[in-house]
Amino acid sequence: MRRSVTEKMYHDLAWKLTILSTLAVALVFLIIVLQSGSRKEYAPIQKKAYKLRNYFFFMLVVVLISIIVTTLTDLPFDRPVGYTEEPLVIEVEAVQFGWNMSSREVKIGQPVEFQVTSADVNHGFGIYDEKMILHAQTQAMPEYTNVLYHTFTEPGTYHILCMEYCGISHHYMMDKIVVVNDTK
Ligand SMILES: [Cu+2]
Repeated sequence: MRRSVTEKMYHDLAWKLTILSTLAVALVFLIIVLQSGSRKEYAPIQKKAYKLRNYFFFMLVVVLISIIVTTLTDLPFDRPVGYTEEPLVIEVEAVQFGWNMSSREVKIGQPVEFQVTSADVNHGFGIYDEKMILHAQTQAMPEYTNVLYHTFTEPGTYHILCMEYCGISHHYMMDKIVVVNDTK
């Protein structure tokens, strides 16, 4: 629940930002259209624009370098931030057309490390809740293991679906994970 509320918040924010930026672009076009009738000296405008451009470029460099420096210090990612607890390892092997999984039951709040691979072709490992909202996914590739970290915050039966067309019975590649309340 908490997760989907946060997701909805980001979704709404992205939607509002898109509308605002579209309006901003439209406004710039409108201003240009309205001013296009009047004639002005070219050189002073050019000088002003070049100055502005230098300023923006400098700001961009400063912002990008600070982002790169602050985010690079977290690399290489071992486990997600806040994953202090030893995760429960679930081995997942995709095979035409089904899933081999070392466990199908998880407790709420238990950090899980899915080690996902494939016995034949490329598949997609997708975890959906009962409303078919996607919670986590990674690719299942032959001769390679992708690690997917996920912590379930809501109880229920989660669906495992193949997310990559892998052959004639791709749509039969379904499995389940049950998330239970920790009764301890
Ligand atoms: Cu498939």
